[in-house]
Amino acid sequence: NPLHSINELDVLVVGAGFSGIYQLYHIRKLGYSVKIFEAASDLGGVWFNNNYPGCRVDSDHPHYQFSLPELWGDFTWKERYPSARELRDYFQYVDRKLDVKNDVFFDTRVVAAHFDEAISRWIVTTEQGHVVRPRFLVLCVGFASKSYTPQFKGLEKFKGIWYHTAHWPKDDVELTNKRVGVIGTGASGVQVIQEAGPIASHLTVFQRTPNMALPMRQKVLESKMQEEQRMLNPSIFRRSRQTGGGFSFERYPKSLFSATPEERLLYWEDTWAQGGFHFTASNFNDFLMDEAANREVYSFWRDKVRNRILDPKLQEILAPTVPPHPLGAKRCSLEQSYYEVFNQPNVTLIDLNQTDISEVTSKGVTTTNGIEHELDVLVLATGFDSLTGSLTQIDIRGVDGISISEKWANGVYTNLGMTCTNFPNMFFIYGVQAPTAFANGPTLIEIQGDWVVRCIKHMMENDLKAIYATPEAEAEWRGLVINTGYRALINRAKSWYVGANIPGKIVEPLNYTGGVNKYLEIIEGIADRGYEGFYFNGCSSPGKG
Ligand code: NA7
Repeated sequence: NPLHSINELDVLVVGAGFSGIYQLYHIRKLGYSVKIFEAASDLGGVWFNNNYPGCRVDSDHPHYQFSLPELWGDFTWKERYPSARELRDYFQYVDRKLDVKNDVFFDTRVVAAHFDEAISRWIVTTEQGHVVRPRFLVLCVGFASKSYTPQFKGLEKFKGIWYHTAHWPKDDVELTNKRVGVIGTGASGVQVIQEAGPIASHLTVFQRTPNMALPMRQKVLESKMQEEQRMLNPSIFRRSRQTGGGFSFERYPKSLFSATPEERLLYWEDTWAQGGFHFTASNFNDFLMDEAANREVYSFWRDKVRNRILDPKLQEILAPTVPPHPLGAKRCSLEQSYYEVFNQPNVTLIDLNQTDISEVTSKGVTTTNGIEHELDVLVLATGFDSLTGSLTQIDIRGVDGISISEKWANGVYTNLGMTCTNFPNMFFIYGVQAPTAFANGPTLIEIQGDWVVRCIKHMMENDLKAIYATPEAEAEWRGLVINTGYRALINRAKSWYVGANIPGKIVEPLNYTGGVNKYLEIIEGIADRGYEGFYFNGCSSPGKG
């Protein structure tokens, strides 16, 4: 019985995406027993689950991969911004190289984890009936694993096909020559719209807030180019840990108004031409702090985008004269042909600020102006209960029996965005109160992953049974997350960055915004000083492991 042998694991990892595989690799290397429980039926995390048309990553190759030496030498990427399909191939390659799957239980969804203080172990149960008792629980469940479907009146009456983007079926849904409706213009919506526009008989887009999308500048990667690129990988990986965004490029080291208008324009044209997040991540260092500076950046963006849209009415809906929020306060998507799609005669854009959705009918979607938009397929690109939902959807209970969702009922408290007071020996990666929303995923995942592995090793080697975050350290970290003004303008939009996309969710900063580099410096310093802000069981003084 394979389960019997894992009953007393050292480490249980939940989730087999980038974070989970990184943990498995390192914990296994240290010689401790470790398994992964994964709810899906294969590796990849979000890249396995998100299967909607056009799904691809917004971080460019070579940033978006493991930096592990075994893994970047001979994988040939096809595109500068790989598709979800290509990322799924990459995870199969990772498995061939590292033999991951042998340590993963697939189709195994963790529903509860309760800490038993008497034995300093987690009692973890799954929907499939497993019960295991690991010493350490590492939650690698990502920040977008709980989808959000608004309660549209009448949705159950719709006779066509409807899916939330995160639940798109693996055998796909035909959009060619279909009347397609898309609600939502976030990262997922933009990608579906680009894909559906050219093939649908009619596409109706329901937009509440315009996406300030940036040109992706997708490229097919030739293999010769990649040979040269590979030589640079080690320095790119190293550099990515030294920047605010976890990429190898950094903010322009100047405030916007200290540059002349000519200098600004030249610089923006350059980063615009480079494509992707170069425009935002390399922008003037105060553009997310100073409203007037942000407005200048917005004007540049607006004029560029308006040039691509033929109808002045559509220009105003997609790239309004006055921005609905500061640029970057909601996540800018990357696009390839998004704005041109709206020039097509088969595409209708509905501005929900002028006429809202009143209900879904058997035939389609009705808006408050009385028009029924008939549809064969309705796509809900309406996002996620991001950052906290991935954890609060599991019944996780610490030493006092209080669940994580009860603990966070009046605001999120964590220490370092990886641990929680009263939840000893539990770590989470790429989640709330870390630089998650503003970081290139793999960079942050490896930085946090290294910290967790180091902590587990320290405890195993020193025979320390449990690590507890102090309430004082937790309160201090929350204060830092809430008060860091590095990107103050992000609090000015109703986005998932602050929990404002979910009705009833507390609105507060949910990310550490001081930058990936600063975050790394803080967490490493804490480990170097003997885990300041934590105490280990059997030791009375905090931070003396
Ligand atoms: P997002 O970015 O949260 O986008 C959700 C979209 O759905 C957004 O445009 C919302 O408009 C819209 N929305 C949500 N509820 C409604 C209702 N009730 N009516 C109309 N429109 C609605 O989710 P994504 O899946 O695109 O991306 C999530 C992240 O995952 C992404 O940033 C990447 O980092 C990966 P709103 O803006 O709230 O007005």
